[in-house]
Amino acid sequence: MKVYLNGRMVSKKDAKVSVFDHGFLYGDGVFEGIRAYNCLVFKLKEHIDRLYESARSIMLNVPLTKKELSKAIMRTLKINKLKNAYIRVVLSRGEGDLGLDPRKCRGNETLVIIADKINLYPEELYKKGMDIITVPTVRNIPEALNPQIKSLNYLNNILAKIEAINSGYQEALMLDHLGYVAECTGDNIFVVKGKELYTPPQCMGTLRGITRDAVLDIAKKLKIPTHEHVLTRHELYISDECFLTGTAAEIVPVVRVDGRCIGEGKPGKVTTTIMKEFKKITKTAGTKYKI
Ligand code: PXG
Repeated sequence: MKVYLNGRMVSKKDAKVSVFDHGFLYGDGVFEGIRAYNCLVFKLKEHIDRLYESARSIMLNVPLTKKELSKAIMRTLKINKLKNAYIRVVLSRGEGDLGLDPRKCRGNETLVIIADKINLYPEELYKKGMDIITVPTVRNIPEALNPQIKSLNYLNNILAKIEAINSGYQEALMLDHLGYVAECTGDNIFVVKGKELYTPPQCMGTLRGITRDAVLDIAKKLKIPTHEHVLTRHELYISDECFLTGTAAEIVPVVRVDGRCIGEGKPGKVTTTIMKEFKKITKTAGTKYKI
């Protein structure tokens, strides 16, 4: 495997960064997770735009133009001969000293692109559906660290994941600081009620997921009414269907929330229709590359 590291393609064993890198010392940086299907990078522009927005928000310079970054991603995919891949773009403040002061890192940004294969969950789970649980850790409040920033500091989500795992669950439902449904640790959440689709608005402590937006587009195409609306746990419990969306996990049906059976306890009709359409779109739409 070859990894892109600051303009060079290096072998996995040589893909190393300094222990003085502020991404390592402080989680000072941003990232994106992107997928390629069948030599097509899905929503590449949207991911690059979001990386730039995350970087702008934390006043971090992206050392490449958007076009150059896009080329670097393609180069990483090609050199690794990957038709299908999960791509991780990581941009950190770079090497500084032991203090917080980001000025010490100026001009040292570290840019890494890793392309690899992933299958987050077993195939079985997509057929049976997932069982999730609300955890005590609430999502970061936007006034402190806005969830729109895909920062390298994922402790908030990791704590929630640990709590879910310790309770015997694979995924955690995170509420916002007001107690409304926010999202899961690396996925947005949707419910279906009376054949209409509901998802929390992006201002309520949720990341504006690119898969979330793709699902909203699919729903509109299929003439399924959509609502970006605050949701309580009660509304999840009484929903007909529920599912999660994210680049890594794609679309995962949820069949139990906090011990409550959702709908008939199996992936619902609307969910499976959207899953099928999503599969179709990822196979045919995207930025093409040759290996
Ligand atoms: N919410 C959060 C908090 C995320 O980190 C999503 C929603 C989904 O967004 P996209 O744009 O991917 O539809 C994410 C992004 C993993 C993993 O290994 C997942 C993400 C980030 C880092 C790791 O599952 N998902």
